[in-house]
Amino acid sequence: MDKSGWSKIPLIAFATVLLWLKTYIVYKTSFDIKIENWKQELILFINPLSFLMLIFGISLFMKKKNQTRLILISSFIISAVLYANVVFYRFFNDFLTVPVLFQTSNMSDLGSSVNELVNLVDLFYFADFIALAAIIKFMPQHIGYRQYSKVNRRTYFLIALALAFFNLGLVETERPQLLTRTFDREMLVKNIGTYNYHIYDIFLQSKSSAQRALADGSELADIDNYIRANHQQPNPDLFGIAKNKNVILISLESTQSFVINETVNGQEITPFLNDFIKESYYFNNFYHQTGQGKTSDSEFVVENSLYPLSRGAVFFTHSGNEYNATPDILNKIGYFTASLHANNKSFWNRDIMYKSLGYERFYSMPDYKISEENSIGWGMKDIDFFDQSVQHLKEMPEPFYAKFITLTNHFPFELGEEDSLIEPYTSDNKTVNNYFPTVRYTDEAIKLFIEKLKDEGLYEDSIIIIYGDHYGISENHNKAMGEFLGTEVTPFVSTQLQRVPLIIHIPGQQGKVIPTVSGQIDLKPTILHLLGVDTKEDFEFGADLLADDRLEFTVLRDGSFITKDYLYTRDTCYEKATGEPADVSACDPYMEKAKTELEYSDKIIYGDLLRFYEQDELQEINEE
Ligand code: GP9
Ligand code: MN
Repeated sequence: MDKSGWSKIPLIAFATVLLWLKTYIVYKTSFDIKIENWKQELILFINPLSFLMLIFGISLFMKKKNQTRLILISSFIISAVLYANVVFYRFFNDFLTVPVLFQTSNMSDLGSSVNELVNLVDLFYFADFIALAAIIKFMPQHIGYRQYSKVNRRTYFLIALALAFFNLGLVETERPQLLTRTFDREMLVKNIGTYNYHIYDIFLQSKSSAQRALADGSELADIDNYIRANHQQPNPDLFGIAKNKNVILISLESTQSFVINETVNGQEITPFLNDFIKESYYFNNFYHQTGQGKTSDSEFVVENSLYPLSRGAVFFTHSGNEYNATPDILNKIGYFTASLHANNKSFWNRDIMYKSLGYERFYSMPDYKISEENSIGWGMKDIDFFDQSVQHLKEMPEPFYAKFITLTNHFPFELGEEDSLIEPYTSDNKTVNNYFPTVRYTDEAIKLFIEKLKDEGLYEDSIIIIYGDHYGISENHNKAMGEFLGTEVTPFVSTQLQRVPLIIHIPGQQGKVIPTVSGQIDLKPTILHLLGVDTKEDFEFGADLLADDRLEFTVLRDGSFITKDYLYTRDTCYEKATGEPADVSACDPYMEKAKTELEYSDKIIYGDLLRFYEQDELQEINEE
């Protein structure tokens, strides 16, 4: 062994430091990662280190020649992965994912402009690798080699792991539940680093591919029978009543039903919606059915009439599946389909998932003029968002199906003085207090938007559907909510609070309050039937909200369910009239149905079963 080895610099240290610093420089120069404070900067700086230490650490078990080989090869591969992300980012403003690598359409987009995206200066991205090779070749005398002892190795790996946990600890304080909520890819890269992000992505991928691989389509027959048996005939008076009309779908961020027709400090919370309801169908027993995927889950349920997943966001985990979503169906009958949301397009993986849902256009951040003045909290203010969106609407070919996703009424419900139209509530809970002025602000935004639609002559040609995406006030705030509602928030009340507003405005139709127990899952068949599109053959768990004899029943993603007279949650059956526990036998008849629905829907998603779906074939199965 070379005794003086320890006084020289080990190759592993060269490689780690060079690649670490390069990664940080690339973060800062080649990606647009928004940093809000020094802690985030620190996280960004340290996040590549533990991964690099662990990978290069394998060389500690090797002899000199293999050490050099492993370090050089892994340094090259890691640099190549980083560079591939840089090139991808130049075009898509996004990070690579495994499904994206297999998305041939994306790749062909990229392929045609590869010349523009790659240039000689890019050799810089391999500068550390070149330097490393040069050191090995020309300055071997500066490199210290040694055989590492067990203690050395143990200490080394302990340090690497400690660093990884330190990183995760910092992340938890900055962005709680980052991994379980699987946020934006930018958020993942920013927090756990680009390399760990890829490992995580591969993990997600292999998990879902295994489940997918085991499916063969035979599972569809049972599900098909169940769905056919439960299919709801549309209301013949309303079927096709909005044929060829535009569809304007508005997703209201965090808006729950309890704010409708309600006041705070004596002031109306949603004065516009309260009026609008009078000339629309208003569903006051309509529940959200979202899980961890929040807004994206609500989009998923509404567009597919399938349930989201019990963990993770289906927008992330199953964006490569085959679906038969509303935009897809409407494209086929000549509609132009678009989603409008002034946020980063990769948030919730929308840019990828929207393609699977059939959206022809996604108007996201670059389609809006976003400035400090027109932003608050999570991004662009709703009034400005709608204002600028009208221009996009005017340019769309008609009929269109356009979905708008609002943002201002998002936790932590920040609002500038100039936009506060009512006073906050006055409990000792800031979140609950501030919720009301932001809801009021969004109400104003909708009012102005509808006025604009009238000015532009779009109002009479469109059906307008407004729904709340999910709760805004979580169970952490039960005390202050109880104070506001004047009643203790029991599990029964808490489940009832999962109601979100649903308003369907059809030109020429009188207003009506429809109390049918229903959920976001019912929107797809309802919309399609209004447009005169048959859904008999579709795989949907929802039922037309306007059908005469619909079953009053809805299942929430946590397994709770609600019927006309009963509500089941956390192993207890409640009588709705009193809110008191009832005998569990009252809920029994629906227990199995609730479970079956969720299970069947999960099966479809995990097995990607709709890829086996061919209408004619299933018809044959049924006829046999
Ligand atoms: C972000 C917006 C909010 O684009 O949809 O997401 P959420 O946190 O409500 O799921
Ligand atoms: Mn939301």
